Amino acid sequence: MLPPAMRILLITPPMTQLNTPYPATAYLTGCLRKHAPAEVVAQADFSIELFLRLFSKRGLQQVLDELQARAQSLGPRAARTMPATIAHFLEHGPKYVTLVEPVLRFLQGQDPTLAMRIAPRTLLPEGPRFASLSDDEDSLSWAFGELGLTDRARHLASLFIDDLADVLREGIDPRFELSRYGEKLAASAPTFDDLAAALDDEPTLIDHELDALTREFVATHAPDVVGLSVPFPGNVYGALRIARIVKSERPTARVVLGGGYVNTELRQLTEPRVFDFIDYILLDDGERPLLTLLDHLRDPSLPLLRTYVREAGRVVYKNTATLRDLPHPETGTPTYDGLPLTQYVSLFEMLNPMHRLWSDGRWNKLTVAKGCYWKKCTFCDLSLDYIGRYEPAAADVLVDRIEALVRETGQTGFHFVDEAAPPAALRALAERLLLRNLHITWWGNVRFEKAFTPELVQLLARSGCVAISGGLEVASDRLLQLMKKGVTVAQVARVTRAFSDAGVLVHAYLMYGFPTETEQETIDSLERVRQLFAERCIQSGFWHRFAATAHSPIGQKPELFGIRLAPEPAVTFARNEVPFEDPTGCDHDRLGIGLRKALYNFMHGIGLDRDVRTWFDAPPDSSTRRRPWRTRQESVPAPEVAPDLIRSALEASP
Ligand code: B12
Repeated sequence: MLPPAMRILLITPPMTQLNTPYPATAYLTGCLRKHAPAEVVAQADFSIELFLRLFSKRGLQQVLDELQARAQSLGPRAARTMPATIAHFLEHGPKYVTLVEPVLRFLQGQDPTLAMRIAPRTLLPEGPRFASLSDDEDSLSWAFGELGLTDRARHLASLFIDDLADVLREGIDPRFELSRYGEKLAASAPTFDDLAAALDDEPTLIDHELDALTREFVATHAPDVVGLSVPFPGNVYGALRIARIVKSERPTARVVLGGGYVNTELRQLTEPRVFDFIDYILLDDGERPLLTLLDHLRDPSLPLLRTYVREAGRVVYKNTATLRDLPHPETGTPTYDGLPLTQYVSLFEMLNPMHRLWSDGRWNKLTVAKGCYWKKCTFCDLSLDYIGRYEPAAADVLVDRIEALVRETGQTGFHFVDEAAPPAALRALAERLLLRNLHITWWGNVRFEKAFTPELVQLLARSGCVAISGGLEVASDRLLQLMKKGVTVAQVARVTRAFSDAGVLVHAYLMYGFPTETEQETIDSLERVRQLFAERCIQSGFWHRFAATAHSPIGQKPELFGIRLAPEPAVTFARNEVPFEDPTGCDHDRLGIGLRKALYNFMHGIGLDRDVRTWFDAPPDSSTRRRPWRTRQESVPAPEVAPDLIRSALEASP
């Protein structure tokens, strides 16, 4: 029998980012408080909670005790086989234990003066993560100048945390990382077997801490409904562990699962064992399906929306076509109420300005427009609701939400988590922000399309835009066309330069290994990227290896793109990436290291005038052995791109 006011606890399972909460529980809490005001809704972020338990004096002492005991039981053999990270930790264990909490308080912004102790590099033990610094002390002064004491200390403190994360991964639980936990068990996992086996395994120290954390929250909140949000594959294992403890501690509680991973990967779910842990799995935007489920729990004759349940041992999908999603303006203002906002940890691991935005600073998150207004890119999951259903919100609604979030959190940083924020909506938003005298700092993802004129970009910068990311994918007009990206390299050059001229940092998502892409095209693409850096169009970038996904036009009609899907195992659990064969036969993996090396250097302003072939090592194949005189430069073809291609594009009128 359910009480008149249900107690609902929404949880983000570990691990996501540590600098700011992932926003799904905030969106859903805001919605439930608006549309179901009778219920008692609380939220928790187990990513930061688990991290703080592990990275505490008590947590690290446990780690040290366990590793010391293991080293002792293995005897002298241990010393020979022990990874350097663990050996260093064991040598300096007590120092780590006493320093971890002060370092965290510093990274939480609660004890800024500690910077003066950390910066001279005499306070913290320096494990393997510091190795590259010792070789190149100059890279720190390059990045922070003479006066950047705090930033320098934050970088060093972040390396200290990274060393400890390596200790946890290498010594305690190989599935643990700071922004994902057990990711491999869930990503594109055709069956539930590996997850089930891992859940039945002997718990690690990290598992024990997560279980204890769950027990604490269940005792405090006594929930009738627990909603678990799994945005990424790296949250699934944690979610299932939490679910199991909820069920054992409070058998009457209903456990509900939703989130980006579910929406993407669980669309062919037929595995009943998942429902030993979870009662309801909801697809796509959660607002209306969750409200519908709450009504259904009170009155089981009421229908469900986009909900998997287990009935008579089989997975059944319940969907009532007459029920509609809430329009974007009706969903309510997200709220962070209940989350420990002062405890988040700003990590500053990479000297790359865009990575810094991802892992540093507290960002309120909002969506300018739901879905993608372009929805044509052939590699993208267009058939999924979160991309295919486009719905913008009026600028005034957004600015009202921005004001409410600033009032609630006292913080004025915003990350717009759109697939691609539309230029018209951004213009309207920027005008309203200026009209209403709201001073915020914001960044987000866009398409580098020509609607971003220098005039619009200046307006966005005046309204608080500090950074922008966007897909340049493969910088090749032939492949951009095959992708239906709707932009050309010349256009991207002009748009990104306009952003840079306005003082907005530009990050480009880059791709290699697209169907039919040749080695020549990859090298030409790198050459264009080099020129984009040299001409101050972009300041940051990241190469992703292309992956075909089940819900993209390429995954659905591979023959149109010149590839064949490889045979797949039968799917009863997750499906996302699909294996394929590309008859072009290019060995893309061989190029990955060189591409990343080049980009890393470009981001530091290094090697911008070098021949791009010099970033690649010669292939270790027989042809090289037969031709020992082959130089490094010959390991890949010479670029066939005019050396002033980007400059000419910038000079030409649009
Ligand atoms: C912005 C974004 C990022 C940002 C910020 C991430 C962050 N930590 O905040 C950056 C660029 C850093 C990023 C990185 C990654 N991302 Co990303 N990201 C997005 C994006 C575009 C928006 C996310 C967002 O904030 N949405 C707003 C929230 C409110 O939406 P939501 O989480 O989906 O929640 C709604 C519903 O899902 C549902 N719901 C959610 N939880 C629950 C719970 C219950 C109980 C119920 C009923 C419903 C429900 O209701 C919510 C409101 O409608 C999404 C795609 C998309 N359009 O959603 C991809 C997406 C989530 N990312 C994805 C991936 C794979 C990643 C990476 C793993 C990529 C990589 N290989 O490194 C990393 C992981 C980073 C990390 N560990 O933190 C995938 C996940 C799919 C999958 N395979 O599992 C997505 C779906 C995109 C995609 N198709 O590739 N990402």
